[in-house]
Order: sequence, then structure tokens, then C-alpha cells
Amino acid sequence: MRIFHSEDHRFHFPQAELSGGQFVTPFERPSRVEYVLNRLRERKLTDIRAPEQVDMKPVRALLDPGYLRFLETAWDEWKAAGMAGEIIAANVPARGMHLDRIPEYIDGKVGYYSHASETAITQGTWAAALSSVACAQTAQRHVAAGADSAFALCRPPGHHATADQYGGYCFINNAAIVADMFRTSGAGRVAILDIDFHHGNGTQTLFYDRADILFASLHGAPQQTYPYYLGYADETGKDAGEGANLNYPMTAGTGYDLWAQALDDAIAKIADWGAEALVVSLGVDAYKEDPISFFKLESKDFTDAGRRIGRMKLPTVFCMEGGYAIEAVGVNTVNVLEGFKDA
Ligand code: SP5
Ligand code: ZN
Repeated sequence: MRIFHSEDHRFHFPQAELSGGQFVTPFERPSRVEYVLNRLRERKLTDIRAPEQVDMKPVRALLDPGYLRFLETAWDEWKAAGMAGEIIAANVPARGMHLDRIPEYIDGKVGYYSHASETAITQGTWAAALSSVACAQTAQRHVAAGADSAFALCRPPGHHATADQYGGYCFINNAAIVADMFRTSGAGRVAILDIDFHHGNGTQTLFYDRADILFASLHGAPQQTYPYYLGYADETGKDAGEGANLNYPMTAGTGYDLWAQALDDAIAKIADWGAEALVVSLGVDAYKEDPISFFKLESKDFTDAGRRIGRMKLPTVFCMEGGYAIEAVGVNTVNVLEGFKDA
């Protein structure tokens, strides 16, 4: 399996994440990628390549132009306004306020374009986010050209980012861009299977009314964990997209038995629906030792999950999402890929 990776992810490394009322070193940090690369090499998965240049056309086709301009210029505006630290949202348009009037001042724009304040923007965030998109896009082109599968070692991750909001460590929704590119490059129906511990609110929102892209997500129940305000089982899509959104929220303590049942159900529905290509939002934060999550998967379960996904025999792009038990992130991620290959 070919792997796409860019060193430019390092441009994004905030000093701080707001967690439990404290500033801590962000859970989503550059060393995560090192653990994945080391494990890939250990397992002789060495076809690791730099991505081609990012193609902004599919990005602009899917996302809000004002949001993209914001991401590109936010750091300079923040500095020009005399702010001393990293960009952190301190205000959001809440109930009863305007969602249709975008502030001019950067502090107001930051809140307008974000949905969570744990995620900081730094000087290098835009460059890193584009390199992450480039990995995803190059993987998509590789599979669209005939490869069975590819792994985009995306960092920063993407599945919480919507058309016009960042948050949850995500800025640009890599998996969504890949799915839309599969449509443009000839697939009639594309499925996204999101196995990250957190609900892929960004991906769901981007495709909620679309009949051509099915979204299925296994995740911590929104009553109990981030992103809290989306991810319930009764969110099934709207208009043309009715029936093409499948949520599997599961409560704290969920282990592999129940999780695998949800996975099998999602896989069966994706097959019945007639997907011609598959995008996997590959987070490994369902792992039992993950510091911010509450499922109980063991490392071997990731191999089994990969095998189940591989049995679908669909052209597949894996996009890296979360996973914060740093030392196990490599093993768990590569286990999914190896299970997939051995299916
Ligand atoms: C891509 C991805 O996995 N994003 C996850 C975003 C999670 N955001 C909320 C983090 C909350 C961390 N607070 C943890 C306290 C642990 N004791
Ligand atoms: Zn996650």
C-alpha cells in the first residue's frame, strides 16, 4: 500500500490546548506522525512518498471561500492586531445572535469561523493544513488511477472541519475532499466510513443533503463527549441525502464486541447502498488507553477492523484522523492497514 506523507505537518504545532481549564501541550502533536512512520518502516511498509502539490480547485469547490481566506490570513491579521499569543477563539455567535454578519475584526472572525476553543491556529497552520490536503489528494489520484488502496498520513486531521468552521484539531476536511474528488473522477457513489472515536461532524455536515456520498460514523455518544452537539442516531440525512447518513453513537466503556457489530452494520449498509469507492477516516482514538476517549479497543482489534473493511473490496483511501495514546498510535494505525491488506 502506498503511503503519502509530508514533513510540512510540522509547521502546525501550537504550544497550548485549552483542556479542563488549563493550557496543556496539545494532544494532537507532531510526534504522532513519527510513531506511525516508525511502525510503517518496522512492518516493511516502505512505499512512503511526498505528495504532489495541493490542488485548490476541489478545495474551493467544497468549502466556503470566506473561510479559506480567513485560514490563510488569520495569523497575519492576529499579529497586526497586536495579539501576543496563538489564535484561540474567545467568542462565538451564540443563540439569538447573528450568523449572517461576519465581523471585520480578527478576534470576531476567529469565533465566527470556529466551533471549539481547544484548537489553536499558529503561524504555520495554513501551510500544514494544505500539506495534509495534498497527501489526501495524492492518495485519491493514486487510487482513482487503479491502485486498490492508499494511506494518506494526514496531519492536521480533518473530520471535524465543516465548510466554514475549524475545531477539534481540524482545519480542512481531507476525507470530504477525497470523497468529492472520487465523484468528480468518475465514481457514482462514494462512502465515507469514519472510525475515529469522535463523531465526524464536519464530514456529516458537508454531505448531509447529498445522495451521492454516504457518511457512516462510529463514535462516542454526543451526550458524553466532543463534539457534543451532533452525532445522534436519528440524524439520517435530509432532502436528497435522506438515508445517506448513518450514526453509531456508543456509550462510555464500549468494547470491541459492540463496536464491531456497529462496524459490520455500517459495512453491510455501505455495500447495499452500492458504494463504488470508500474513504476511511482512520482515527485510532477508540483505543483503550487513549487519554481523551472512552472506548476499550485493544491493538489486535484494529487488525480485525481493518480485515472487515478490506473484505468490502472497494477502492479505498485511508485518511489519518485522531489517536492520542502516542506510543500506540503507530501500532494501531498500521494494524488497520495490515488487516485491510490481508483480508
Ligand atoms: C481529530 C480528533 O480526534 N479530534 C478530537 C478533538 C477533541 N476535542 C476535545 C478534547 C477534549 C480534551 N479534554 C480532555 C480531558 C482529559 N482528561
Ligand atoms: Zn478523534
